[in-house]
Amino acid sequence: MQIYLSGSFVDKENAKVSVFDHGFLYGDGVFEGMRSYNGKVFKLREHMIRLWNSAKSIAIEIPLSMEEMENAVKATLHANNIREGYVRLVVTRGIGTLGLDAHLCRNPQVIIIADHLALYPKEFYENGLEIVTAATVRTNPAMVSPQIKSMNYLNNILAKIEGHQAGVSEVLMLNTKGEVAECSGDNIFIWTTNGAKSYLHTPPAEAGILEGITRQTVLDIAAELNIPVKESPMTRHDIYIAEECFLTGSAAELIPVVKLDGRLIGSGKPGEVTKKLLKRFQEETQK
Ligand code: PXG
Repeated sequence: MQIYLSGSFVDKENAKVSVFDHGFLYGDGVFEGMRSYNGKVFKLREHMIRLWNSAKSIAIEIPLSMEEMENAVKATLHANNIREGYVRLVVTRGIGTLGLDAHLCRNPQVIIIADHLALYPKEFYENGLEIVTAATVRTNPAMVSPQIKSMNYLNNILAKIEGHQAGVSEVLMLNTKGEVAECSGDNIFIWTTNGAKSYLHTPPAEAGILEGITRQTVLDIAAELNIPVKESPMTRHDIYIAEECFLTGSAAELIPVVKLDGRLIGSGKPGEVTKKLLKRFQEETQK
């Protein structure tokens, strides 16, 4: 396996960073996770824009142009002969001293790993996932914005550990107001009926979420299919009484959820709207 490490390709065994890199010492850096279908990275430009926004927010200047970075991503896939896979791109603050001084780190490091993807088992897509609510609250945007895809994922990891202990593979996270935010590594949608109206519902950016690129793709598909959408605060109650629920993420794509906190959602089987959106999403990735 060939890893892109700040301008050159090195073998996996030699792909190492310094213990003085602030990415390692402090989780000081940003990343992206994206997928390649048929040798083409899905929504590459959107991932680059989010990476640049994350870096800007934490005052890291990425040492490449966006075009150069896109070419480096493509070259990494090519060097590893991967057409269907996953790309993990990391930009760290770079080597510094012991101490928080970011300005002493002069050279941000760029790391690109292309690999095959370990998916959720097929049965989860067919039968749907069970999730539980984590006690770990999603980071308040007044502290660090969840819109920054930073190397500091402890908040999400702690929630995911709770899920593992409860025997489920994903967990729901609430914000400090007690509203639904997102899952540890996926955004959440429901399909619900209120009176005579049925619509897709997902928490808004203001709920304190990572604005997923898959989430945006689903919103675009819904608009195109004339499926009504509400982006507004959501509670767990809304999910308990929904007809359908699914999660979105670059790795998971669209995955149905059939149980939350022991309550069956809808019929307890992946729903028709979820299936329709998944089918359309898959077409989109094959373009
Ligand atoms: N929320 C969080 C907190 C995430 O980390 C998403 C939502 C979905 O965003 P996208 O843009 O993928 O639709 C994410 C995605 C990894 C990895 O280890 C990263 C994520 C998901 C799965 C794996 O590279 N982040």
